[in-house]
Amino acid sequence: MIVATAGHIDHGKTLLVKALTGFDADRLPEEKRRGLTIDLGFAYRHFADNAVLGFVDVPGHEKFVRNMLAGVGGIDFAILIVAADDGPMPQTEEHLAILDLLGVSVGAVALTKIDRATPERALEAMEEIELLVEGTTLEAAPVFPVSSISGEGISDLRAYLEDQAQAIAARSDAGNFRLAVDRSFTVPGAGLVVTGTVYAGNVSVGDRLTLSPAGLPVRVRGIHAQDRQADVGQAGERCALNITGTDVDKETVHRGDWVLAESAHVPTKRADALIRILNWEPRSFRHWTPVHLHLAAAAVTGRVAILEGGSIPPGGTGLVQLVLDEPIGALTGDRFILRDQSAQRTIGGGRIIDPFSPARGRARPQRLALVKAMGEPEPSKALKKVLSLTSGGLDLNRFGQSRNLAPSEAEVLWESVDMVRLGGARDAVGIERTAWEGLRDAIVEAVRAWHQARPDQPGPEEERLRRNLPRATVPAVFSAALLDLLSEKRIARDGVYLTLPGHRAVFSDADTALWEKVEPMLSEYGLRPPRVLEIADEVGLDGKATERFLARMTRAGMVARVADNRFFLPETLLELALIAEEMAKTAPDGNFSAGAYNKRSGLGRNLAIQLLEFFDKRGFSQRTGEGRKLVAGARETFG
Ligand SMILES: Nc1nc2c(ncn2[C@@H]2O[C@H](COP(=O)(O)OP(=O)(O)OP(=O)(O)O)[C@@H](O)[C@H]2O)c(=O)[nH]1
Ligand SMILES: [Mg+2]
Repeated sequence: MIVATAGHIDHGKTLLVKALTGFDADRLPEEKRRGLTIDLGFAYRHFADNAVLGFVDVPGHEKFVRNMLAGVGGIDFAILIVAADDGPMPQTEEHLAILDLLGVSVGAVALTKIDRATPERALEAMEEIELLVEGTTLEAAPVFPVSSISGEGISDLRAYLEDQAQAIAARSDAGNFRLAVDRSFTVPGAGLVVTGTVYAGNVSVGDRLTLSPAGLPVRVRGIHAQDRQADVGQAGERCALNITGTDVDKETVHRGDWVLAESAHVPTKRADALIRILNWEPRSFRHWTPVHLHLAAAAVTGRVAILEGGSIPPGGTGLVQLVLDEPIGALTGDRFILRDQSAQRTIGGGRIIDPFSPARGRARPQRLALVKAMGEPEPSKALKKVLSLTSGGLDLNRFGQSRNLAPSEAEVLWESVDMVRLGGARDAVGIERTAWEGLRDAIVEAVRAWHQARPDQPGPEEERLRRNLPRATVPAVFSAALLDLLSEKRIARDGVYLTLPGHRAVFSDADTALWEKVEPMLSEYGLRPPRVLEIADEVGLDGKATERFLARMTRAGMVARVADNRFFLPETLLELALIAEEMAKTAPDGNFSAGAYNKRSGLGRNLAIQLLEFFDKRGFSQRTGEGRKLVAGARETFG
């Protein structure tokens, strides 16, 4: 269990930790000299049955709230410390508000310095504390009157902490490993060491991890968990990791970084969140307010975009998008604190909903509905809601990643809902079963509508069809639906076109008549078809009208446009492709030049080059240093 202190300056936090553990958490010379805590201090208390309490001692000075914030993320238990003579003071209130916003719901109040207060004064202070904690997560926390000087009450508090360490079952080590770095230093002989609170998962010696947000790979050479050498460290422990990595040293690792499993490395500068504004704020929290954001041990500046209603009143909550100046590692469910632009006042705080927030359309109604669905804390409920809003398919990897699910945990979650899963491990997509059926029907319907609107054409190409669907559909989902429909013969393929089975393009009488004249002409010319103007002359139309006609025939798949002024019959293309195939067979390394192809085909230099470029576009050939080689079969491409 990790215990953090909280409370006003000089109220006896550090001395209480010393009374409880025997260790002075003030380690900096300046702290010793001034008798005040500046940065986080750490101490441990080992019990007989291997239980360990890890203490994070925080500074009370209002100037060092930033350091305090780096220490209270990810803790299990808080001791709110109030001096009996003073009673609650400004940072008592601020620290309490922070613990409340972070959702720290297990704790105790230590009424310190009772040796310095009359019984009446101590009672009064207790009453003031009771009022203060009312309505916060620490409302039910017991109060322990203590003196760290005389030792009065200390053993009671220590016994209570020990009980709590047993009662609060060891935190689950579900999820991928995440450690929030609060210190880094080098140890002679060992090298770089980072310390911090483990938020999720576990770590073993030898593990390969990522330093985030920098994205540098590191390897774990040694572990201290709760101040003892260990093979494994896990969520709910403070750990020191001895790490190595190219480009990773004391200068590259900072407080606020994460050392985590690669799959949890998703730095973001934009995240959706639900925030609460503190009651004591003098006015409503406005859109685009500049803030300091504190998440785990990290602190960054940024702005807050309000997604609904324009502002949030004191004591109110609202959905926002956090727009940060630097990337941080934030995942769904992570708690954070907001302080004002000059870092003097805590304004509020909240919980991350989506670390993959889009830059555009953040407040559009559909997006807002999605954010609300994702805001559901219970993963399976959230997944159901989100699926019902993404009928075009949901990126499952992102969903799992944003909630830090280990692969096996994700698998259990996917199984808990009625969805169809598509794609591979890297592009897994989920879609509600009813939406899947609906999508397949919509595809068939879209092809039918296409035929109706363009009876003279074969059908849409794949990408065209996808974009023509009534709802946005992820390509992977669309392809899977199409494959299904093709295998069920509800849809057929005609070259690159998709059609209803048995569909035939029908032309207008005029086009049919014209085609009867043009087709023989195209085939009579052999491998080198006539120019558009020559055809126009022959059929007695002007050039533009002839070109428009040939364009219609191109869409119908009757001809292919190889050059601006030349259209080829499919059988001519096949013949020309077979020539290329023949040449490639005998050429060294299969490479042949445009010049050689020109000679063999007799197309003429320009047309030969245009044709080869057309072959490239169709995926039949490819340019190489020496000329061209074939990448597909002639019959397979043009047959
Ligand atoms: N008489 C008496 N003095 C105490 C007690 N606890 C702390 N003090 C004294 O109060 C002063 C401040 O104690 P610290 O423990 O340093 O206070 P702190 O809350 O850690 O202060 P910051 O870290 O600066 O916020 C020291 O001089 C302590 O000796 C107590 O129970 N009784
Ligand atoms: Mg102190």
